[in-house]
Amino acid sequence: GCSEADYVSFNGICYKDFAEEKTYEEARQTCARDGGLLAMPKDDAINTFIHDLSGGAIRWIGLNDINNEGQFVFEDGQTLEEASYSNWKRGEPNDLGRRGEDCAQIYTSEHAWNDAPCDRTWGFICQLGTEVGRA
Ligand code: 2F8
Ligand code: CA
Repeated sequence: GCSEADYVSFNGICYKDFAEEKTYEEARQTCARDGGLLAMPKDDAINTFIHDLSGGAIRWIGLNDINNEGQFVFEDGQTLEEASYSNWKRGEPNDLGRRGEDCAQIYTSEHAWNDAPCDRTWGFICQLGTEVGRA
């Protein structure tokens, strides 16, 4: 089982849905307090699991291009190329608006991802542990 309360296991990693709305950084800190990271969907099975866990609501995931515009990296430092997986919604990421959009969220439709402003608040998903060979 999972070491922290309310986390549920999927393929050896524990995930928890947080409906409480926070900025990306606040969400990241909440996951860190549990000893984890914002969830990193690196294949379709995990992506679908996370989507279902939130009941299909928008949630921050552990993926951003804060450090290098256009180069999205997971919270464990792995790039999308290294993970050999991405699931952007059509037309995303678009870095929309004056302030741009550097933080990724899983969207309601198609389980697909959108980049959004990091200082906007949404729910989020944390994970404890990383998959062997995928960290
Ligand atoms: O049309 C896609 C576009 O929709 C919104 O902007 C109007 C999203 N913004 C927020 O969620 C804040 C964009 O990220 C998204 O690309
Ligand atoms: Ca966007």
